[in-house]
Amino acid sequence: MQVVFVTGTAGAGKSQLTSILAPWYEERGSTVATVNLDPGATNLPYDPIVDIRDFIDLESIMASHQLGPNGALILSADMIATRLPELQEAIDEYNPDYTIIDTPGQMELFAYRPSGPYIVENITAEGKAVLFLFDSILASTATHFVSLALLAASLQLRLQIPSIPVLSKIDLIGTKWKKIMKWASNATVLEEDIRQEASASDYLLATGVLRSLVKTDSSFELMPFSAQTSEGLVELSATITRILKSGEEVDD
Ligand SMILES: Nc1nc2c(ncn2[C@@H]2O[C@H](COP(=O)(O)OP(=O)(O)OP(=O)(O)O)[C@@H](O)[C@H]2O)c(=O)[nH]1
Ligand SMILES: [Mg+2]
Repeated sequence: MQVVFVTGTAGAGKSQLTSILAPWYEERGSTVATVNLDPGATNLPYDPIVDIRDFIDLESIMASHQLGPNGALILSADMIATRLPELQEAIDEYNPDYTIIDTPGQMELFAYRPSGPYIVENITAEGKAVLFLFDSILASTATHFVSLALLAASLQLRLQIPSIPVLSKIDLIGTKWKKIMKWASNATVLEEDIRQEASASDYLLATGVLRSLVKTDSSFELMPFSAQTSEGLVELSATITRILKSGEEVDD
């Protein structure tokens, strides 16, 4: 069984991507378990095989701990790890080739509290990878793009499994997404665009961050994707398969 975690900032398109990727694999003969790991999720665009909301009820946490919605979300995120045995059992019972795990809307609740890294490390699977969604709307300037790349690097430090950067919702920004792809593949173009749009101090900060990111990661291959048009789906699924396979080789 292979596990793919879908992460990204709030509203980046995690749930939509999950809803597109699962049937894509199924139509090609694989079995797929979708997992909703967001206790606060409402109106999911897919019907999860395993749902953390069956084990953690946000409303009753609010009532029993006298918490508001934010406090209850933090507590419920911290409780996710305690439910790993039930999650693992439900997934194993389904016995899928792929498990696609849709993570909580607020990524800091998943990545920067203990539960997320614990789940990522301790879930039993042959291969694991994490998708990090760069929301096209948020990546619209060169400086904002660098700040998202820094977030992706930060997530890598927290989760420590192979990660695949995805440029999501590309249908929403016309042809601008091609410029963002250029930023991802050509640091010189990116630096020049930062120079044109940023103040002197922000230029120094952004290019300093960029240079250290480029130094540490020479294979930054951003995958453009739209859940609306399915553009990029073929390439994305091929990359996921390749990364999962290379992870297996490393583990051997
Ligand atoms: N046009 C377009 N809209 C999208 C795409 N992906 C997601 N959306 C829309 O963007 C909004 C957020 O998408 P979700 O998939 O719920 O994003 P999410 O990251 O799961 O959001 P949270 O879990 O709430 O953080 C929804 O209104 C989606 O319909 C896309 O590729 N194209
Ligand atoms: Mg979601």
